[in-house]
Formats: sequence, C-alpha cells, structure tokens
Amino acid sequence: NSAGKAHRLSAEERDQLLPNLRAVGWNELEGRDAIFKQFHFKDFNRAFGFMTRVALQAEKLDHHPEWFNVYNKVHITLSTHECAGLSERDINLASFIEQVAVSMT
Ligand code: H2B
Repeated sequence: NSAGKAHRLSAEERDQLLPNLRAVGWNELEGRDAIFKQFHFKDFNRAFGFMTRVALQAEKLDHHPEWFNVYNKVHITLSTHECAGLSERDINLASFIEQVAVSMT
C-alpha cells in the first residue's frame, strides 16, 4: 500500500499466513508465485455484486485482483506485481474477498 514497499513473503510468513486461506480453498499456483481460487455463486447478479464490492476495496487498497468471470463463476488470482510474487497485500485482499463471498452465499 502507500505504507511502504511490498516484499515477497518469506517461508516463515507463508507457513503462518497461508493455512487459513488454504482451508477455505485458496491454492498456490504452480510456476508462478500467486494464489488462486474459484468462486461459484447462485447467478450472475450475485457474482457481479461480489465483484463490485471487491473492486471498490481493491481501488481503496490500491491492490487489484486478476480475475475472470463467466455468468456465476469468478476465478481470482492474487499476486503483487511490485515484488513479482506473493506479499502481505495479497493475504489482506484474499481475507477481504472471503468476507464478501460469505455474505454473498
Ligand atoms: N495490484 C497488484 N495486484 N499488484 C501491484 O503491484 C499493484 C496493484 N500495484 N495495483 C499498484 C496497483 C500500482 O501499480 C499503483 C501504481 O500503485
């Protein structure tokens, strides 16, 4: 964020931060330092409502998802371009995304 430069998470930080996200369906990509999850909603309206709320927060955080939507599916990849890998910003955005997803299901 504006508060300093992003750094790639260390092995210790990953051990501490990733299990909670893994438990709710986020996985590390192979061949790229990023995390990924597929969301399924009831319909397009729910999916796009979810995306709208995430988009507003992403803009606020100045940290943006890579995502793909078809109808009720939203696929999201999180990574930090600034450090070419996974940073705390991705963890924070993923946590926010989880809160929104829960409120949309
Ligand atoms: N989003 C993500 N995912 N990674 C970044 O490094 C990033 C971003 N950087 N959103 C921000 C915008 C940067 O380009 C602006 C200039 O702050």
